[in-house]
Amino acid sequence: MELIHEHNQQKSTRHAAAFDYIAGELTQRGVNIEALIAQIQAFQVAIPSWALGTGGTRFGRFPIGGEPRNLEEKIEDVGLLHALNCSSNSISLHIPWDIPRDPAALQQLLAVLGLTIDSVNSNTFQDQPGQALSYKFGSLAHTDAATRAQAVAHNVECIRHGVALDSKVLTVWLADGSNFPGQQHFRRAWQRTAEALGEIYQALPDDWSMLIEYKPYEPHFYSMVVPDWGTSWAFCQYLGEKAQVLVDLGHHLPNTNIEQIVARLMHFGRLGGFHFNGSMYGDDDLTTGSIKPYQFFLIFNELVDAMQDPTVKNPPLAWMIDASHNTKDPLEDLLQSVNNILVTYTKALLVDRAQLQAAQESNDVVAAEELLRDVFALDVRPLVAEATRRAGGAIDPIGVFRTANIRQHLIKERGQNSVATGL
Ligand code: PSV
Ligand code: MN
Repeated sequence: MELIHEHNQQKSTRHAAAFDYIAGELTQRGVNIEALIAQIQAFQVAIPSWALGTGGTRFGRFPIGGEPRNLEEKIEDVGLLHALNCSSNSISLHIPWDIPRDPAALQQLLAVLGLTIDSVNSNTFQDQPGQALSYKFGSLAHTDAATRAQAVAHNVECIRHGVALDSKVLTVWLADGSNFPGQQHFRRAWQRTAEALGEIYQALPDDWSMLIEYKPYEPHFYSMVVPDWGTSWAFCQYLGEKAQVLVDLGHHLPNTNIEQIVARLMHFGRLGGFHFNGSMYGDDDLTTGSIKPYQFFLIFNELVDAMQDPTVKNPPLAWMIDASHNTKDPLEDLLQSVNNILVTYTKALLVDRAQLQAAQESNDVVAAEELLRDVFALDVRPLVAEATRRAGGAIDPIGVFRTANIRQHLIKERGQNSVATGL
């Protein structure tokens, strides 16, 4: 805390000038700066427990040391991020990577750090030690009823862990699919999955939601049982109101119009969650906003448009980063991602909805596009920094992380060879 304060003092003159400039510009356009800052401060993004260590590829993994060795240390890392940016106040758990052994003690730790548990995520994409049956040929879609039952029981166990920690969301991402034509009967695979999801749904408490995440390929390359939002949606329709679609930015084929997908889903009240990341080719899990910032803005523009429209009956979204860090320090990368998310969210908030609608209704293509381009070009970083500063965080979170040598401290405490669970 002291460090953040000192750091902010050092940055204060330059920051104040940058903030005054953009605040002045926007005030002239009629923007209420105080209300905007409050909206930025209210936006919180969950951090996945599996993104706190270095990720890897099948070609190798290059740990950087000081990685969290257990769930408590993962929670501490998220606490650290939240202290710096005041915008990541929850952690998502992947079971069985993060089985909460002592929920009461974890609750205490979470409370001290100002955190909560976001979603619990089941894992039927890897075989787990001690379990009888293999998921090599699928889990909820498996041809074998006993394997499906094992996968259902695992999901129910995830709910049980989540209840103990006050989570309200179960996220189901299935690796089920096939690699070769003829391997899987598509309709039967859908039906088996629907029925298995139905059993999990029965175990869902009333105030919970089940998010169904889609992905077009990987680990299977011929077909996935849940490849797209239409299939996720069909499962949700089959299950009921508590089931919603989860959109992961990286789970689309190149050039997919993701902004239109989120608009559609929100129009029908079926978008329940969102995984942030960045990608060039597929599920690259890169830093959010690092590759296609304009598309990211267009997606946020649709999300905000629907969130601000009182006629849209969509539940509040579960926002989470879902990234992997093969080259960067995971904590620095997460700070960059959260910052990119806040900056882009802020821009989406600044879109003049009435003017955009007028341009759209009169088919003034250029005016509509220019309106978006103009907002996208604004440098709103000082607004985000000011929102964070006023909330008690750092004007430059990565700057503090570096000057305080946080990674070196973590290495000293946890060792050079500590490796966190995750992909
Ligand atoms: C799958 O690629 C995914 O996006 C799902 O959200 C998983 O739960 C997560 O990655 C972690 O592997
Ligand atoms: Mn995901």
